[in-house]
Amino acid sequence: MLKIYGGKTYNAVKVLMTAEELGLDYDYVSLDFKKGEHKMPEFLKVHPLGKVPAMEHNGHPIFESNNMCRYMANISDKRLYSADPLGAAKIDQTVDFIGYHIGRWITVYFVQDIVMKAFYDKDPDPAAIKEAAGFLEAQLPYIERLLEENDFLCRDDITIADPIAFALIMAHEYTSFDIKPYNNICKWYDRMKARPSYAATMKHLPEGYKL
Ligand SMILES: N[C@@H](CCC(=O)N[C@@H](CS)C(=O)NCC(=O)O)C(=O)O
Repeated sequence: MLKIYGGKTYNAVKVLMTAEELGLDYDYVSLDFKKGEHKMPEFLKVHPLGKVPAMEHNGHPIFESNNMCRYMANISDKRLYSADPLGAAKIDQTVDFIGYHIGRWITVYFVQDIVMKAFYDKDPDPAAIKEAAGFLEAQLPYIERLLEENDFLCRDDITIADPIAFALIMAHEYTSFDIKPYNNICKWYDRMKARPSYAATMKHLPEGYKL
C-alpha cells in the first residue's frame, strides 16, 4: 500500500512521474498549502516538519523527493535505477548535480516569479533572477552535453534522473526561465512531455505550477 502526499510543487511532480513510469499503484493526497493542510498533526506523523512531498509505504513514512524516487525504483524492478553500485553512482551523480546546482537556481525562478506574487503580493527581484540566470548559464551546457550523448540524461533509456530534472525544468512554462538556447534540452523536454507518465501526473495538478 503506497500513499503519496503532494501539492502544487515540482518536488511532487518528480515523485508522481516516477511512480507512473514504474506503473506503481498508489493513492494520492494533495495538500493545500494556503489552508495549512501540510501542518496538520496527522500529516506531521508522515513528515515531521510538515513538508511535501512525502509518502507512506506499508505504514512506513518516507520523505525527500529524490529519496522517494530512488526508493520506488528500488522496490520495483530497478528499471529506472541500477542494481550495480557503479551504475547507481552514475545516476545519483546526475540526480545530485541537478538538485544541488541546476535545481538550486531554478528554485529562484519559482520563488521570485510564482511564490512572491502568490503569497506576498511582491514583484520578482531582478537581481536574484540575474544571479540565478548566471549560474544556470554555466551549468546547463553540461546537461546539454549529456543529451548529446544519449536520448535521456544517464543512458539511452529513462532513469529517475529524468523525471527529477523534468519537474524542475518544467519551470520554464511558468516563469521567465528559458531553455530555448539549449536544443538538446528542448528535444528531451518534448520527449518527456509526450510520455504517458506526464499526462497521468498532471491529472493531479490540473493547473500545473500556477499558485
Ligand atoms: N528537499 C525537499 C523539499 C521539501 C519542501 O521544501 N517542500 C516544500 C514545497 S516545494 C514545502 O512543503 N514547503 C512548506 C513548508 O516548508 O512549510 C524535497 O525534495 O522533498
